[in-house]
Amino acid sequence: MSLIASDHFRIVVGLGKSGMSLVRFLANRGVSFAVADTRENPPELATLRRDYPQVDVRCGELDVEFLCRADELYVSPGLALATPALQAAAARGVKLSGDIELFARNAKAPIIAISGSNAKSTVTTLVGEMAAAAGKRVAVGGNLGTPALDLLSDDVELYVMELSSFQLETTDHLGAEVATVLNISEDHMDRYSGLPAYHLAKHRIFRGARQVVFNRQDALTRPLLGEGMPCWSFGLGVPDFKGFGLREENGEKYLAFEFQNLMPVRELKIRGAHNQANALAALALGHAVGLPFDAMLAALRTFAGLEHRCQWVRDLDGVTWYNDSKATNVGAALAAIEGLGADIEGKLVLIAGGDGKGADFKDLRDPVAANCRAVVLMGRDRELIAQALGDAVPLVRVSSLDEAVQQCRALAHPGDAVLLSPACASFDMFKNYEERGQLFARAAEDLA
Ligand code: UMA
Ligand code: ADP
Repeated sequence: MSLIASDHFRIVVGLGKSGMSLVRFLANRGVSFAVADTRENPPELATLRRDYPQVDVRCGELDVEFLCRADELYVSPGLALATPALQAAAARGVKLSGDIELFARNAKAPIIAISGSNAKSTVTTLVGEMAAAAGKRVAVGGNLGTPALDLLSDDVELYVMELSSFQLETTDHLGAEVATVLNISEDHMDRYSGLPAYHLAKHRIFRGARQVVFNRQDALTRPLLGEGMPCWSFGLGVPDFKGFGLREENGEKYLAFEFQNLMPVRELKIRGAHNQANALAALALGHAVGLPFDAMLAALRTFAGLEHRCQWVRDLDGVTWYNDSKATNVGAALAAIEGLGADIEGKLVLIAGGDGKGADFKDLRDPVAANCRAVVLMGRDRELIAQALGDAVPLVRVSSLDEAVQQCRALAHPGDAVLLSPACASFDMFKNYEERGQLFARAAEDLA
């Protein structure tokens, strides 16, 4: 039985991946609905017309009168709830909801819910691999790629969900078995009035959670808890009760839980302090749902990381090239600059810039000064980054990624690393961060 009233009328707002998953979900359950999208030609329009020709679909500017025919709007994450037409409908009593709320109401297996400014995809994938290694029938998705509603199945024993702040804004009650916000730093400041509003959206993940995991090194990840709520933590320090952390013994550094050493850090395939934190977070989440340590550690020994996250591209004349195109905000770029900077003999030649989403780049200045030989700047907001960096290191402005790669070749010395870690979204110059990463890797591979 689907927990959705079938005598009401809904409108799916947005016809991308989430919108299309909502269409399939509602159509399969016989619910009446229509579709609207602000774009003239949304990505899934052809699929909708082919598979559901009877569905009323309105493209272009949102029509408030049309929206007000619905009892409930399922709003796609890419569309801000502050959009005037949505607010006008809400003011007239129409409920604003989203795909994750529907997913939560219909999921019959426990949910591991993962949010944070950075590391969501890495930790979500890792927990999924840990659960699979433990023999669980696990479904992994959400913001990671496969829309939540497409994962719903009676066969699933465990859901591992990456959730963005946009998805959480339309989720009233998630009811996760365990929920976490991995870290919080500025992102999407073009959608939020400031860090407090973004923090508030992220913390909706804890609504109805039965257990929580927080980051001991980031106070903003701690939820306000009811007494007796089971609460696990992770962090790079020595762990305490219910804590995951690092412990050094006889010159060997271990991933540890409370007083127990679990595995030497050197056995991890993923590199850098930020990835040790990610491994500890994944262990904490898996432990909370009862995954055995031997299966989780086996997954940690084989997980080589995701594409476009500090991914090795090539070595050329003593210089190593890394693709960290997924660093679409300042916090992510900082983790890569400090993590890789500490690992290499020489210095970093950094490529940064793109669509800054309203971010403040000043936190880049000191880590760049400490770790970089030069910074190559491109994209729409390159002058904002240049202003924030001041005279910390030499700056080179370019107008294409190919030119950036050529400049890096000339600037890097043997022992250095070239790092694409833009601290910005890619949409001003590329289709997405994947395309940016692929073009970078190709240009680097083409260097003679
Ligand atoms: N859009 C319009 N008009 C509309 C609806 C959307 O212009 O009426 C635009 C949005 O502004 C956005 C684009 O269309 O630029 C896509 O938005 P969408 O809501 O249709 O996106 P989906 O295709 O449904 O994909 C979404 C997530 N995208 C966003 O939140 C922007 C995907 O995360 C997610 O994988 C997918 O649902 C399945 O759950 C991507 C993402 O970029 C990876 N997420 C952001 C991030 O990680 O920083 C939050
Ligand atoms: P998300 O899904 O939250 O964007 P990803 O796992 O895709 O997270 O990683 C995105 C970026 O964040 C990568 O560029 C990576 O270098 C950086 N990153 C990875 N782990 C951490 C961490 N623990 N803290 C801060 N940044 C991180």
